[in-house]
Amino acid sequence: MYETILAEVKNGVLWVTLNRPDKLNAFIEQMHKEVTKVMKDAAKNPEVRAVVLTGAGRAFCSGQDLSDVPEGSDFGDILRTRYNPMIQSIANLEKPVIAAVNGVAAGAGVSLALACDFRIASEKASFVEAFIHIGLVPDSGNLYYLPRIVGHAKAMELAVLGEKISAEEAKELGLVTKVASTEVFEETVEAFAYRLAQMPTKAIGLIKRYLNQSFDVTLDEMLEKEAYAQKIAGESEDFKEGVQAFLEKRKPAFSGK
Ligand code: LHQ
Repeated sequence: MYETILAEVKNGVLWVTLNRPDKLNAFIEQMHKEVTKVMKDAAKNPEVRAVVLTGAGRAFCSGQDLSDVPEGSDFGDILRTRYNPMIQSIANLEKPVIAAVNGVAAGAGVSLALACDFRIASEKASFVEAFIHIGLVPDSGNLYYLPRIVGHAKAMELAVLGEKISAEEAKELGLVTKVASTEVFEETVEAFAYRLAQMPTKAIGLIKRYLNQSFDVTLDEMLEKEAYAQKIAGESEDFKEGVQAFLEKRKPAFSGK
């Protein structure tokens, strides 16, 4: 069904693999369309309770395919029609999305990883804000997420100098949750994704929705949003199950409902 990605649901986890390994999984229009579609479909599919996004071959994603940019292209239009809807489809998906950064992430490949809720890196992974090396500015949400994750000063340094940083450096910066050796990378990602897929999915979705708004609202506004979110969470089956399990001194079996 897809040409540029692989998609498979297993044990509540949707695995999405960017699949243009010869180009280090660089973006072409079809790939933007397919990633956007798979995320929108995941939002509607109750079987999906967590998403993993990774790359085939030795790279995570090298950003825009530079051999597929017709001369005279309006980059603003390319961003508005291809990249931005893709980033929004991840941000608006009220389920946890994990970037399994298996190798290099460059340019909009970094942006894609930043838009995910968690990043797990292989020890072979690296991150490079490659935009500046071709005279461009970080895009696809990069200037939104990067300072929120690493702070303003570090974001400036990474974006302007464009130096490649290793998985370990990324971990020190708080850019990644975990670094795993190549031997255990896949199983580490799988265990993490499966753990998330067993959790109260609605509550995770609400946490994601309101954390995404957190830096743009006042305390009073957030107090109200929290009250609204808690009303919804408090009416979920998972809340009932959580309390019941607590009282019965057993592990809860959350359904995501
Ligand atoms: C590639 C690419 C690639 C094509 C590796 N394209 N072939 C938005 C709006 C509109 C337009 C512009 O862009 C944007 C957003 C952006 O993403 S701008 C930033 C675009 N990305 C880059 O500038 C990164 C370019 N790539 C690199 O800097 C390096 O390839 C990295 C650091 C990713 C990996 O380096 P190496 O591990 O040394 O691999 P390599 O450079 O040897 O690449 C392997 C092959 O992949 C090679 O092809 P070849 O036929 O020689 O084996 C590369 O040409 C190809 N490739 N990235 N983005």
